[in-house]
Amino acid sequence: MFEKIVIANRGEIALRILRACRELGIRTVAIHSTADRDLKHVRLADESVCIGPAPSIESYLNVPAVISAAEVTDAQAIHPGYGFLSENADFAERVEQSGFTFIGPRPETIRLMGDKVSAIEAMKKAGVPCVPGSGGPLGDDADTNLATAQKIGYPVIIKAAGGGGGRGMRVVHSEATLLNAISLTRGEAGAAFGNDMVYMEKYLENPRHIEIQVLADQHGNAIHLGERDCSMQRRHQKVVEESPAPGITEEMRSKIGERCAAACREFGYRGAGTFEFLYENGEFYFIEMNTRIQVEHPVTEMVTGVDLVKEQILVAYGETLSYKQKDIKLRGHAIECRINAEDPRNFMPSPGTITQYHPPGGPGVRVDSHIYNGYRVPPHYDSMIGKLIVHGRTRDIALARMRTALSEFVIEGIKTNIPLQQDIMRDCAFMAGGTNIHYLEKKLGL
Ligand code: MV4
Repeated sequence: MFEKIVIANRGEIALRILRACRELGIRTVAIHSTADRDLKHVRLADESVCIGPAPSIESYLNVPAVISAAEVTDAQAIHPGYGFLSENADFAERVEQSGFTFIGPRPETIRLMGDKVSAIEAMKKAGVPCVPGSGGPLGDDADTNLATAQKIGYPVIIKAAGGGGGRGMRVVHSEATLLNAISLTRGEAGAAFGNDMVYMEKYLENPRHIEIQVLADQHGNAIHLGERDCSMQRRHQKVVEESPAPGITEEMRSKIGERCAAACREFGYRGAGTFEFLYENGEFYFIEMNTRIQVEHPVTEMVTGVDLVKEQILVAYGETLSYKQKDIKLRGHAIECRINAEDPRNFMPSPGTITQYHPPGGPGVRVDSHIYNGYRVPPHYDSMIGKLIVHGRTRDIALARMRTALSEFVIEGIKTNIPLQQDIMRDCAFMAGGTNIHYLEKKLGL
């Protein structure tokens, strides 16, 4: 096994990776910015290296600094976590060229999925159901584009090939505004991503966001670990995630899951990955693939019992997956509430010192967080300071556990979104299950 791994991230996920390394007997190197000297995982790591000043562009996104840290500590692999450099194909390539293992898919796979047009093309070939659309990039011919939209049927959505996660898209309701929308999206995409390629899809008006977790090794084995429903979101930031998704039957799950696992085998996927789908009227439509471990991975861990971060490390080393598809059984229900340092009314970030911290506990309660009494939440990074995950035999039991856990949770000195989460856990539509991606924004009056 690897002897030493660099954790190229911060916060709760850095701590999560450290814990996986500890269980595997792997020594850890924490790399951090000057603002992050007091992070919990920095104190727990075997070694730490300060790689730059607070702004992420000069530290966590600084490719030479991250690779140098692996060199000076004589580490063998780099775990990128989520965000930062985790889906940067050039970074993954430079890691491997420098003689280290990138804990994630091959750079070519990251590049294939990073371009949404090539990702959709690959998925269609592999038999993964996609949204009806242009089936490739849009050209500059007005009549062709009008005919494409006419064939798909309005409303349509124009998306940037280099976008994703809600960046670079525009909904078009009629042909009067189509051509203008294409050129606006193209212009923004060129400026934002250095790639002005755009494509068109049928716009689904009230879908849910359901994603499939996969794991693959370097020996041609790939499995799926069921789905997560991530529909409770605001401005493309997920707020609550759960597994399994309400209303999805075992037949639907294994049908779509097997398609995803087969696609992984077809393009030689390795590591953990997520297929993102829109789900409407009983049908799944692929939109994007994420080639990293995701924030919401714990709900899948709670219902499957699989340690996804450990599996990432094992398969990166070249081990065979620890599980076959028949070993994966979903048990009970898990819900995750993201805990953010923000004002629950206006969502403004609320950095500062935590003066009191009392996390909840009890059966089926998991807290993934790096915060502690006296910890200062820096203003430079994402406002997520932890995740509260509960598991129960049924969704109702999980919901009751989440309400209890939220009521026990004490975080003082900063504002948090715990009051919003308490409200959501008592919301009639959420309690019934299966709300769509627009529900929370409508509820909040946005
Ligand atoms: C869509 C869509 C409706 N129809 N594509 C937003 C993020 C990016 N991952 C894809 N997104 C969407 N693509 C079609 N054809 C609606 C969204 C969308 C969305 C998707 C998932 C989660 C939250 C969302 C919020 C607004 C819009």
